[in-house]
Parts: sequence; structure tokens; C-alpha cells
Amino acid sequence: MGGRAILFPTIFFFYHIRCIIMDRRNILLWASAVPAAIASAQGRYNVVYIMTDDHTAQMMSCYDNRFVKTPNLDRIAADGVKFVNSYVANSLSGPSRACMLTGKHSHKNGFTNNEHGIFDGSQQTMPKLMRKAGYQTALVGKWHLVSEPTGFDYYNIVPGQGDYYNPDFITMKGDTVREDGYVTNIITDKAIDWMENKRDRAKPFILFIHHKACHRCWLPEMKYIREYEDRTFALPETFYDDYEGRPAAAAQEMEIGNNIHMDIVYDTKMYSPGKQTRLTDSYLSMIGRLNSRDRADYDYFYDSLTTDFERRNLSGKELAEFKYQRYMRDYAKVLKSLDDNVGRTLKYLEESNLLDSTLVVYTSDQGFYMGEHGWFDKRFMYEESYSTPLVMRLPDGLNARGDIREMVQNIDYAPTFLDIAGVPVPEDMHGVSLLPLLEGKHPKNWRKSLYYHFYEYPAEHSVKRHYGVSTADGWKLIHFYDDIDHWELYDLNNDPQELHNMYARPGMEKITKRLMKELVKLQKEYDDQDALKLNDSFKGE
Ligand code: SGN
Ligand code: CA
Repeated sequence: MGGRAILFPTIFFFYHIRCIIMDRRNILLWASAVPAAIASAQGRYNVVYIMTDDHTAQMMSCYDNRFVKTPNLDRIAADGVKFVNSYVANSLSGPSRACMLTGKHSHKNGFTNNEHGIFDGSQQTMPKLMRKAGYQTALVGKWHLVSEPTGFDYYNIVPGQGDYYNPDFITMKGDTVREDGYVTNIITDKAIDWMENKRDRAKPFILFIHHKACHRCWLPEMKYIREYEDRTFALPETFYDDYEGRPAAAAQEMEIGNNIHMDIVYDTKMYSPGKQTRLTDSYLSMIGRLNSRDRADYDYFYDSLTTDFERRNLSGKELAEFKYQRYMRDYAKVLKSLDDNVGRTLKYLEESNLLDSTLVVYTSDQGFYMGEHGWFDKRFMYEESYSTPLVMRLPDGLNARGDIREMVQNIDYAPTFLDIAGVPVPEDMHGVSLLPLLEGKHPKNWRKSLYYHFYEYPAEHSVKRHYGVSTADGWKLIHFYDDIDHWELYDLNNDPQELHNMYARPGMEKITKRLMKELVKLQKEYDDQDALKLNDSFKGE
């Protein structure tokens, strides 16, 4: 177990002596037996886990320089590591959060989709295990798992998706309290307030800061409402994808150019009185939360854009590209507040002398389409939404730096934090601890493939159910099922945009067979019995 439980220099010596005679469970018992003041001094790292909503690597400058600058997010990576092969197990908010909390794929944690799920809070979760091991546990922001959070000493969460302007928060007493301000600032205020005033300083802590930003419909903080308006963002090469050979991609409802999918009022804010679209009412109720002064400023800004837009009477490609620019600009504005607030969080940690004893994690609940394939939203196992940003600022003693290429998934976060706390990782967790990677090691037997399963269909955006496998050497096999039965195979080294479905093409037999074998291996390992039964239509054995 070597250096897995982390100690600060003062007790380093004693720790190593103890390691010789104790296994990890014994260390845990030892830790919980010592008085609280010593327990914190025993040097287990704190964890600050910052998770945003729908923030994708294309919009984070340390991953992709084309669109925006995110200096504070980039700082996390610059002082630590950036995972360049980071993925989710099910590209949707609730399921992703459940995977993170449990370290298990959706079919085992039970929360397979947002629309019918209630997270079973009585099950084993990482925060519960951390708490049992002497950590203070706190959660601020988006929860989205319907049931009451369990395993937290403190929580203050937004109902459902939450609101950008003057949002409501649910307290531990069950009260709903409306707070003045912009959601990203308020969530950060609450997180800092917990660290400064509410926690038990004798204990190490894990704090989950779950931002609402940058979820649809991308409502900016008032001070940034005019940002990015002079920018014209380059259109992704695949914006006019024809979805040839990909019927599930053709059947989705998340096209920027489609006025039913992307609403001209709700999503692009081109509202004028009396204009009724499917989502006008939702939009008006969201911006109706602004106070009258901000509302006047908001209207002044978007009304003039709307007047100009209506005068131009755009259609076809011109309209699609206009919507794309509006989408990119508003998303970038929301991100600007987010980046500021991650900066504030880092500054607080630094000024409180916590930075060097804290693992700071920044990630998103999934990736997102910024016009690739003509889309917004997520869900698909295609790269943009299957991947998720993951950067970590490492505390003293963890020496990895730069890019980490090993394949990692959001089921790994729970084992990682447990490992850092010196808690044995339960055998029934699917994920693996990333701690060796943070220590600068590159274990030879690191996993070479990942499993994915998406369930939410029929539902908004109409992305069909699918599961699949992706491999470290750049191949991906996907099976869309339910009211379709369709397989796709991608060679990411030669087709990174996943435009050419190679399944059943001559010459692909060997690789297809290998991927299928890998897929079945993972389905058995994770015991996804339902998916195993759906493999019958596979051709290529
Ligand atoms: C809402 C959005 C969808 C989005 C889901 C899931 N529609 O339903 O566009 O895909 O959330 O997002 S909206 O009209 O209500 O904005 S998730 O990130 O929470 O999973
Ligand atoms: Ca999300």
C-alpha cells in the first residue's frame, strides 16, 4: 500500500513505521481511534470537487484554444494534471452524478436516466464512506438525484436544474430559500462560507461544489451580458453533417439549425412580445426572476439584437449559423463567470493555507456539442459528449504533472477519493483509484477499454438507447437498440470526427470481433445482464 494514505512531513516518519506493521484497514482503525485534533494533523488530504454542468473540453482553453480563454481552470491543470482520455459512463446529469457518488455503472446504482429515476440514497456511496472514515462531507449546488442527499454533514442544493437568476436553494431543514444574485457566485459564496465558518476544522474534508453553469439555456451574469459579442466563432467542420450510415444520429432532436430542437426564444433569446414558441413560457419565467433594474438592462440588450434579427428575416443556413453564434456567445459568457468563480475558490484555498493539502478536482457531468454534427446537448457515445474535462491540482506529495493519457471514467472518482482518505475501496465498485496516476506512476496493466450505456429514450432530444466499448488504441463499437437495432464501428485514429461507420465493411472483421470480445468481457465484469442479452444481432463472429 506504500504511500497511498498521505501524510504531511511532520508525521511522515511515524506513518511509514506504522505501514510496515499495518494493512490499510488497520490504518483506518488507528485513524479513527486518535483524538480529533490529531486526526486532522495526521495529514489526510482534503478534496474540493468542482463539477459543472454540460461544460465541454472544446470550451476550456487548456484542452482547446480555439474558442475561449479559461485561465483559472487552466491553472488547475498547470499546477497538476490534465486527463486527456477522460470519459463518463452515461452522458446525462443524474446518471453521471450517481456514477460519481457510487463508483458504479448505472445498471448497478439504479439511476439510469433523469426522467424516471429517484436515486436510492440508502445504498453505499463514497461520501458515506468518507464520512465514516472521519471526513467532513459537504455539498453545495446542483444535486438532481430527486431523493434527499445522504452521507453529507452539510448540504445546500438547488431544486432540480436550479435557476441562474436569484435562485432557490433547499436547506437541510427542507426549507426553500430564494437568494439574491447569480447562481455561480452564490454557489461559490456558500462553498467558501462552509470552508471558512461551518466545517469542523479538526477533520479533513471533502467538499462537492456542483455548479449549475453552463446548462441550457445559458443565461449570463449581468456584468458579462455584453461579452463575446464582437466574436464570430468558427463553424465546426461537421456542422452540416448528413448522418450517412448513422440512423440514430439522424433521428436525434438536438440540431441547432432546427427551430423545434433549438428554440429561437428560449435558447437564443430572440424574444419579442407575443412571440409564442414551445419554450417561450419557460424562458419568460426564468428571466422573470431578475429584479426590475437588471431586467430592464437585460431587455435593453437582447431587444436590440432581436429587432435586428427580425429585420433580417433569416432562413436556412443563415438562420442556423446565426443561432450557432448566439449559442456560442451566451455559453461563453456563462463560462466566464464560472472561470472567475473557480479562481475565487482557488484564491480562498491559497489564502487559507489549504491549497497544498487539498486535491482540487475540476470536471463536468459530461461533455457537450458545440455545433459538431450540427448539435447542442450530449447523450451520445460520440467523443464530444462521451468525454468530459478532468483536471486536478495536486497537493504536496503527489508529484504527477502534465497530461495523463490513461483511460479514466467518472466511476473512478469514488475509488480515488477513498484511496486518498486511506479507506479500502469496496470490491463492488466498478471504478479504479486514480491515485497511482497522481503519484506519477503508469501501471502497465492499466485498463485498455471503457464501457458506456445510455438509457434515456424515448425522451427529450430523442437519442436512442445504446451501449458500447471504446479502446485505448482508438476503436469504438456502439450498439443502438430498443426501437432500432444498429451497430457502429469507428476508427478514431483515422476518423476522429466519427463520420464513417465501418461496421460490417470488408476488412473490418478482425477488429470488430476483437471489440465485441472486449464489450462482452466488460458487460460480464460489470454484470450488465440486460445488455448482454441485447448482443444477439451482432454480426461478425
Ligand atoms: C433539460 C433540458 C435538456 C437537457 C436535459 C438534461 N431541456 O431537460 O435540453 O438535455 O435537461 O440535462 S430544458 O428545456 O429544460 O432546458 S442534464 O444535464 O440535466 O442531464
Ligand atoms: Ca449535464
